[in-house]
Amino acid sequence: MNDKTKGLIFDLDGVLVTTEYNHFVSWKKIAKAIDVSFNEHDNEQLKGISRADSLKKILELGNKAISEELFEELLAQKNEFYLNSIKKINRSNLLPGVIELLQSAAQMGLKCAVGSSSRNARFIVTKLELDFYFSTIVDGNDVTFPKPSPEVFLKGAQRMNCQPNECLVFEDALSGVAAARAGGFMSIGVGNPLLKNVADVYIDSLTEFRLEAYA
Ligand code: B16
Ligand code: MG
Repeated sequence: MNDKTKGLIFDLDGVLVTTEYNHFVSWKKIAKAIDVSFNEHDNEQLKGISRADSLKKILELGNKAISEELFEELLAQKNEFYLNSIKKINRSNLLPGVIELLQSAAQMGLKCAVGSSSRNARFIVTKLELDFYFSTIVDGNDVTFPKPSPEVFLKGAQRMNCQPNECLVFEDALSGVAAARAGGFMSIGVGNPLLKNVADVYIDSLTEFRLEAYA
């Protein structure tokens, strides 16, 4: 059971913004290039994990071994595909209820953080004009151990001066919910039915979330 909530930690891709699909499409192109079959079901294993770990999973799926040089090349190529696909990203790509929840948190005096595995998280938050709402952003550049390690969320809580049991973590990925649990955080699974019996609380969309019940 959570203490009175003082901080909210949001995953980025798939919780704040629709970019999880862009990651999937970019990885699909990479998988095709190395002749590995890869579908949305396989992609569930990639959600929330780092870029390098994602490529390792795809290689595992295809039972492939590649050179270090090609590995690095494919990581760079995937990021190029991804960045090209989000060139025009803007507030219309936010998931429903994001702005309303961030505004309610600010009005109630709660701090908000981003806790994302993406190395592009800061750039995306700025493109979405959301910087104002977050007291800190912890992203893939800030951690030694990516999700499902809790490091990204523990750093977020620490930077907000909160204990894990004073924070809620909003996640769309199995790896993210596992990270929240490992860090002693209450997890709110969002928009991914696979999280229904895994996260502490499940909602289809942030529009359903009633912050008053936790603060
Ligand atoms: P990048 P999140 C994660 O972000 C995504 O879920 C995952 O699909 C992606 O591979 C990972 O970031 C790394 O992203 O290639 O941009 O560094 O869901 O933790 O916000
Ligand atoms: Mg996510």
